[in-house]
Amino acid sequence: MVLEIYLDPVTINSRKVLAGLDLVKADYHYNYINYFEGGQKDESFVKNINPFATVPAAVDGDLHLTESNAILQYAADLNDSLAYPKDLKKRANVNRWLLWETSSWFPSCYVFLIQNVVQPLMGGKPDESVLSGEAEKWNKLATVLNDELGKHKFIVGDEVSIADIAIAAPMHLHEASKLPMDKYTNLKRWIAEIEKLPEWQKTQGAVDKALLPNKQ
Ligand SMILES: N[C@@H](CCC(=O)N[C@@H](CS)C(=O)NCC(=O)O)C(=O)O
Repeated sequence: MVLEIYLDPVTINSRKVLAGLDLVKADYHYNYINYFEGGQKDESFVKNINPFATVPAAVDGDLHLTESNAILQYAADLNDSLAYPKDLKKRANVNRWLLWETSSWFPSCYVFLIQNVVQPLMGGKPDESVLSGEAEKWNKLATVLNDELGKHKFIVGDEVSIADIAIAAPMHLHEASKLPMDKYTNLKRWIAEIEKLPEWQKTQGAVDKALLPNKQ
């Protein structure tokens, strides 16, 4: 049975799933849910697919999955992918970066995305006090991430893993979001590597079109 996925690549967690599924070479059937038109709130989507009314979501027979990182873990195991290592210590390391991304990295990067991209798109202005309030926290997180990326090519070693895709996703519009990355040389080197991955590039067109129409 093929994995059914429901998402809009314009959202961070949807883009993560789309790129991650390709990385683990998953066979899936893509169901586009228009996030800006509120497709995730449609009665039939909420009733039959995801009662949380969010994207991304995945269905495999009687298994209904939400949480982008859980979808990636499941798809990686289903496809016996080395992007989710079997070695227990390596796997634990991937798991902790996935949890860190959801609990700390995503919320911090999201503040920059909302203020510097979404607000202007809606005709507003970034709130500088919100941005400067978040910057200290973001810098603390980025310092640890940058140090880790100084030890090897990718986050848990020299091979790309689903944790790399997860951590890159909240940074997907880092220029427009004005993430203060300048002094983090390892982080900049690494995000450039991720952006070269064909699985990542494949998702770029949809994102640009929806969020940065003037770039077209
Ligand atoms: N932690 C969840 C987050 C899912 C989530 O909140 N998705 C957002 C878009 S990124 C959503 O659909 N929000 C509902 C809405 O804005 O109506 C994941 O990683 O998948």
